[in-house]
Amino acid sequence: MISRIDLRGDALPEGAALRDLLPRAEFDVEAALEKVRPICDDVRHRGTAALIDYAQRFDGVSLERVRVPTEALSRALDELDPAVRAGLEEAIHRARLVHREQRRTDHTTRVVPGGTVTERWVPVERVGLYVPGGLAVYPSSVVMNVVPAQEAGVEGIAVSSPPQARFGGLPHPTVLAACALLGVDEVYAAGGAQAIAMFAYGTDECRPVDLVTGPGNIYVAAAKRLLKGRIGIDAEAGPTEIAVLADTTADPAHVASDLISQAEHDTLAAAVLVTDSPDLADAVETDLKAQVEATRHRERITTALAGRQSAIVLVDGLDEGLRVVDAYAAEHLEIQTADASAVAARVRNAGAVFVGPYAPVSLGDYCAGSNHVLPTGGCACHSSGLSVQSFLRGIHVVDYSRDALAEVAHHVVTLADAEDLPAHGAAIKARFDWKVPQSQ
Ligand code: HSO
Ligand code: ZN
Repeated sequence: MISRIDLRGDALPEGAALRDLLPRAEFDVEAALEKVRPICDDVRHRGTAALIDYAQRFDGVSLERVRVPTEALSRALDELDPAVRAGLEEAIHRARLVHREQRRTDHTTRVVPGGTVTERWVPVERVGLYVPGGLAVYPSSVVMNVVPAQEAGVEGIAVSSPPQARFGGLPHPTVLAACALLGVDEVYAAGGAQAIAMFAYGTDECRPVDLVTGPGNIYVAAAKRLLKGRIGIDAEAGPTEIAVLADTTADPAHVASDLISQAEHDTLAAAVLVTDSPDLADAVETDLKAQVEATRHRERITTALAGRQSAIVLVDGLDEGLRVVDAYAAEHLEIQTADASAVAARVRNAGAVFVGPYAPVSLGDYCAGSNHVLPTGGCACHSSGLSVQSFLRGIHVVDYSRDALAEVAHHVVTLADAEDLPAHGAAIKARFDWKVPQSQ
């Protein structure tokens, strides 16, 4: 059901060598690039007509237009199950609490008298937020994309999600309702690479955006990689991952249910348990078998757990466990050990860390207040999850008086000469009758 990797005994290798011992899904975005390139070109040249053709081909729906009418959004909200509405409202409320505090204020540094640099935080003008279809429905991802964009002050927010044959070619009604709840009225029924191309190039219905965020399948990731530069992107999202660092104090049934919860997303989803307790490993494996049998998406979960991306990793102790989870750099990392907060404080690489027995990843998926759009595939060692910061740019505003420039002019001229760029120096000298002011 789930493989074992025994790293006990010998000293653990360093860095990349340790990472190579750990399981990871094959997610070859490079290979998908060639498939998505013609699709993106086609959307660039034929716009809406191309999107309508792809909706027919990939989603089996006949669309007349790609933009979702506002009546469909308000209808979806009217028809939303009240309990789901209450859940989404709570998720939005908690996400707002956390993301509002991420807002940065402008800061001015007085470098010298008369010389200042201000860092001004300016929101991106227009963003495209992608909400995947796939095996599940993701209104929670609408929340996780829209809330930070709104809290950053982004004015133009467009959402795209695949059209669904069973809903007359509209995205899933719960996704539409979530958009309506958040006050987003620009929504498109486009999925996959073609949706990203629509955002990047624009069509007669959709103005081009500056930044695209949100998870998606391998074609979405490939289109983001292809179009990066023309548009900004967040970290490329691959299949979801959970790592659990646990010791004998962990409850095996809880560990098993948390591993299963993320394996439920996809056959390529990764579930990794790192433990120094062979007894816990055995108990979790027994619990996995029992719980998987009773769960609805049994087949997909079994495939994910049996895949090469999932494993139980045995280590000598918690220090080694920490080295392993740092090398793995999981999208989600649970710490289920004694003194979990102290152990969590030592983690360096993870998209998000979940501390102790009452902070399962599912809480973070919906209602912790944290963001669930997180770096996967080891990218957590260099990237962060989605936040207000993802939607802001820091602009340096440089303001120097004549005296302040005069004081440093000779250094600028010397450095420009050292780089063999004398015209740079000349731009300084021109302001002082072509003489380099002498430093005081
Ligand atoms: N665990 C997923 C997010 C999600 N889970 C949405 C349920 N719905 C990636 O962080
Ligand atoms: Zn999830």
